[in-house]
Amino acid sequence: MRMTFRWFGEGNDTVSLDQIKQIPGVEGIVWALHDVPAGEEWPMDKILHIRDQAHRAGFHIDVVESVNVHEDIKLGLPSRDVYIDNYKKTIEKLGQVGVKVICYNFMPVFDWVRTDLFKEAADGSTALFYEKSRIEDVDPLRLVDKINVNPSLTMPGWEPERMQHLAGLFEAYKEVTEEHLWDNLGYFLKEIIPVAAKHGIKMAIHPDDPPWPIFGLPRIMTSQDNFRRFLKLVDSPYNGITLCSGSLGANTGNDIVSMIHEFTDRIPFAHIRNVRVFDNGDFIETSHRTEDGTVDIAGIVKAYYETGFNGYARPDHGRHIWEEQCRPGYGLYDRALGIMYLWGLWDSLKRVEHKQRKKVVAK
Ligand code: DNO
Repeated sequence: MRMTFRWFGEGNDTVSLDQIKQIPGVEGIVWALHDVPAGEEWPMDKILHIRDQAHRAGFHIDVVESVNVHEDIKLGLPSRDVYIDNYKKTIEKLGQVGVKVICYNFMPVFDWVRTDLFKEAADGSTALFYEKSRIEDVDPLRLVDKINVNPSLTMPGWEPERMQHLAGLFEAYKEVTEEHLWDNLGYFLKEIIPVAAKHGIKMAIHPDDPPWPIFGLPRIMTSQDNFRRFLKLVDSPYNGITLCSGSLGANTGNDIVSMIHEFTDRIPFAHIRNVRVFDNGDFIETSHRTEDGTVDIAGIVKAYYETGFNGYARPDHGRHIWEEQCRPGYGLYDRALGIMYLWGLWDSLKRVEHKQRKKVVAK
């Protein structure tokens, strides 16, 4: 397990590279050009700027999250070819600077969706919260105003350019079914995977968060069956998954341990976090600790250990604790605690294995 930490870039993150450096065992930052709109080719000078910053701080830049997919690609419009071309050029450039994994998603219109970014828990910490009934009743075109977004920070999934065109996008998606989305995803993959393979880059699709259709928009990266289907669309080691335990774990029917075992050689990137799912379908993000949520984090880490996982991992969203003012879900403290929990589990599994080996040798 190669530990990384998401960093949104200077001026766009409350956490500094120097702070990340002090978290044990973090070898790389997970980065992106958050100011480049989806569909545009990434400029090399900006890529090099981040690379140099990261290298100076002693981090690698092997993992990019995300190169966002333009809506015309998801919609399957004729204009998609231009955007796919730009996507390929971005892959090529990222290959030139040594990137190994590109995370992306294929969620129509919205990336991750929550109803409350700072829901207070009994201990005074706050966390991202999803209230199912509020989403079901809501007019998505009005939701944007309700969400407490700090306009000086670009939230992934809530980029200004995405929000400006909301009404038009909903209109465009009216006729798009899940099957259309599968076709459009297949078309995209057949175009980009050969380019990624040529540059030694593993593409890693992120599950839909939450893993069910919202606002009448289709969502397909939601379950083990669908990931199986996804991997067959292009059966290549360069067509992989960002296995996000928190996104998938919002549906308690998803068996993430089983997914790790089944898709083991197709998971270049793991997002590890916990959520607590309530009986009515609401969920809140919790600390990474297994007992604090409904996702079996200890079982998940064990599954990665047993399958010899040597891909990249990162702690995912954390709570906001110790009065930290930070991007929703992306503070320093709780994610650092999360890393230490993950290392604790990992190191004890290693210790047990060594002891068992010694016993076998002694016999
Ligand atoms: C949320 C993240 C997602 C993720 C994208 C990947 O915090 O996990 O925004 O980066 O869905 O494309």
